[in-house]
Amino acid sequence: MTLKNGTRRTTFRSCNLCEAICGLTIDHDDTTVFSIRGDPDDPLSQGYLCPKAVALQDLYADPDRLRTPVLRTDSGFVPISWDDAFDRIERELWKVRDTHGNDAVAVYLGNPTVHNYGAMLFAPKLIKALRTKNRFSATSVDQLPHHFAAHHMFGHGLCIPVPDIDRTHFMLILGANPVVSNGSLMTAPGVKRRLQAIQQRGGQVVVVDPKRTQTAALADEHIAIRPGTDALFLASLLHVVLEVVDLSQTLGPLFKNVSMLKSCVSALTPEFTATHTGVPAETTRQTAVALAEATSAVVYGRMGVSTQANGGLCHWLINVLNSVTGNLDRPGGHMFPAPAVSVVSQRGTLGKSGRWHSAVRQLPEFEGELPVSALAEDMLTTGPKQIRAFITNAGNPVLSTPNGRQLDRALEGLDFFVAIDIYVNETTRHANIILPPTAGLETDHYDLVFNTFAVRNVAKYSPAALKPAAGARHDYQIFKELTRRMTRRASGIGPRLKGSVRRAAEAWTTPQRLLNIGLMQGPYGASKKPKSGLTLRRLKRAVHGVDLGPLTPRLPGALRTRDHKVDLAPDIFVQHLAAVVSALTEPVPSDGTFALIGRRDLRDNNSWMHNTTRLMRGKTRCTLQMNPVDAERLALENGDDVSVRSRVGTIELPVEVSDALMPGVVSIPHGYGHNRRGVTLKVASQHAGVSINDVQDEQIVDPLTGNAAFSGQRVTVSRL
Ligand SMILES: Nc1nc2c(c(=O)[nH]1)N[C@H]1C(S)=C(S)[C@@H](COP(=O)(O)OP(=O)(O)OC[C@H]3O[C@@H](n4cnc5c(=O)[nH]c(N)nc54)[C@H](O)[C@@H]3O)O[C@H]1N2
Ligand SMILES: Nc1nc2c(c(=O)[nH]1)N[C@H]1C(S)=C(S)[C@@H](COP(=O)(O)OP(=O)(O)OC[C@H]3O[C@@H](n4cnc5c(=O)[nH]c(N)nc54)[C@H](O)[C@@H]3O)O[C@H]1N2
Ligand code: SF4
Ligand SMILES: [Mo]
Repeated sequence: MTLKNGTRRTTFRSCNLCEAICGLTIDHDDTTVFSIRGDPDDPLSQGYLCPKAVALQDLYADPDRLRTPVLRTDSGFVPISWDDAFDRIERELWKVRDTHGNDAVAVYLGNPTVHNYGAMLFAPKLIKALRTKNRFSATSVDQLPHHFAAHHMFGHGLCIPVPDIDRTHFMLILGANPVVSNGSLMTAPGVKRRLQAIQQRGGQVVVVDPKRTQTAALADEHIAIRPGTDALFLASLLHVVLEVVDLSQTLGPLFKNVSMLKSCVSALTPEFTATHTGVPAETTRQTAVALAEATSAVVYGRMGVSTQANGGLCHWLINVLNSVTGNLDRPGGHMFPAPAVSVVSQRGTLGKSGRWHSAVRQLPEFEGELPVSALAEDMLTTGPKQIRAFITNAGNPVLSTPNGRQLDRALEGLDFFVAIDIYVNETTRHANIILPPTAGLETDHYDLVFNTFAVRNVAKYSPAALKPAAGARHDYQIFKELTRRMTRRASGIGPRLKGSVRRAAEAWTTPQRLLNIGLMQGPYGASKKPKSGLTLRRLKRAVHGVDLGPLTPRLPGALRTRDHKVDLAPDIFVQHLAAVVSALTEPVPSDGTFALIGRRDLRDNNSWMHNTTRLMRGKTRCTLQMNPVDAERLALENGDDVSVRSRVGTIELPVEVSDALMPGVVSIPHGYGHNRRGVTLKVASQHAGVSINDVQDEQIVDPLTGNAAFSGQRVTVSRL
């Protein structure tokens, strides 16, 4: 609800830029924001916010933002009407479908899709209407291994336990830098304070990362690890943990295949894996014992362990470690949130994988999606399965997926491409038509996704604050119209009647109505408690959001496996671990190449928000960070330009010498590389940067899940 104060008023809402969903207090009128501050009364963020939230207002006035649909012509993009845009899209997409079949149209959903409830609720309807198997998203350059492990162990890709960070006594963090990223698959605004609180209550934080990050710097211990070797380290932790814990005490009848675990990791002693991981055996042993003995403990892994060649194994082993130490589903451990609106269907998803494959590389589908690393080759390779048309929503895969230059070329050859986005970015510049939705503070919101991963159960409705331009459309309205036009028109009286009922139902469904149903039917909903349970109206009245309490044990209820048990050793992981171990050879290549890793900056948000000067002050962030020992070997000094080369390409950027990096490892942030023809963003020139994904190899994926394996790819660095 908006508290009226003349035209100037205060709106309380959640920031939807990242997973932390911080509560904001916004002082504004219809078209101007006067201030954005953290909301101290938000039950989850309690006043925390980061600099990006303040920049939300810049989206509104940004002259570079698209405000009407545009059509690409020989002389650049020209504005067209919504009706004209939809008519052309309908004609062109049907032409492709009728000539080449439904699969000739591919779809890619980018990251902000999940931060927008209208898109979350209505994009699936369009995809269904398109009947294409070529569905892609940012999931497969991100958290796919989490879903994969959850699917095989807990029966549903979204049954993902999160760290009970506010009560734990020991937190082992691998491949995540939540002090900067504000947490991922762990919605925990103000992570820094929460980590410090662990230490204040006598607990410990240990960070495993090739870089001494801002998170590692505040931890009790930083363990440097060679990129891409975490599965071995985790297997050795398990090896030691199984020696010291009494499984009859930690595991109940809910867990199956317990006996398999010991044999899986019996050969993987800390001494054996140390040669590969670079982690001294003694460190691994001590960490395992601390994990097993802590009052409560949780192992948490994110990007760095998801986007590597053994991402799937890593997340399986993390779930196993949390289980065998007795920490799954226990306060202070790894817990399943109970959000007010459940997005996990009652039926599990087991078996919903590998039902079809990508055309060229034959990578398997997972829960309805193909790995995006296969997208460009399936556009470029001629044949009956070639992708010829493309729809993107809120994405920039040219900058965000491996071998972006190849995708750049592939997009040029498409028959038709429609993008739903507010900018002409490195990807959408290839679109025939761009449809710009309302964005940021102009839309209302309820976080369907990130409450599912929140470290406390809360619910909050965010009303729109600013007035959209006349004629502007929300994402969901765009999806609805596209869905209508992509649904095969029925003929004959019967279907036509049914069609009119369907159309009436479609007109009735809006995000708010669907949200109200979700809230009412959820665990705190009015369906169960008519007098006090949640409805959208009641939620709107609680302007700061409602606190539904700390996480509570939810097993076996949260499971979606058919036997209602947790499978600790699904065959697929056991066999893959054995294959990985038997393929282990020379641990570190001694050819002078480097292992490449990525990083994030507090003032960045993947590839966008780069044309708000508020966030882009200061010197270039797109640098190659390198250890002083390596810099000396290559006679490099701070600021020297280098070229970075891999199988797929070469980029040039300045060096930043930093002893935070372990020797042999270099780091580049993603989301840069804005100096491309046709991109209209006015990114300050020192921030145009280059794209790490122009050297990331799309052929290197986690063989288990198909997720991009960014971490640890080998690159050659030379002085320019
Ligand atoms: N400021 C800011 N915040 C963001 C974003 C942003 O762009 N900017 N993006 C948001 C999104 S979409 C996401 S998914 C989250 C991601 O949030 P995080 O998962 O915290 O991601 P990163 O900050 O990239 O941290 C990954 C860490 O893994 C380390 N690493 C790399 N390779 C390896 C390896 O092989 N092993 C180990 N153990 N570590 C490794 C890196 O050094 C880095 O410190 O952040 C979100 N928040
Ligand atoms: N090498 C490497 N590559 C990476 C990563 C990495 O760590 N290393 N991180 C990966 C991760 S975790 C992610 S999530 C991806 C992100 O990659 P993508 O999801 O492909 O792209 P984004 O950079 O998030 O771009 C989002 C686009 O959405 C638009 N947008 C913003 N809000 C809205 C809206 O409300 N509606 C619509 N329709 N559009 C909107 C923006 O203008 C922008 O163009 O990148 C991945 N790529
Ligand atoms: S951490 Fe920053 S960007 Fe993320 S939700 Fe909070 S204020 Fe927004
Ligand atoms: Mo992400």
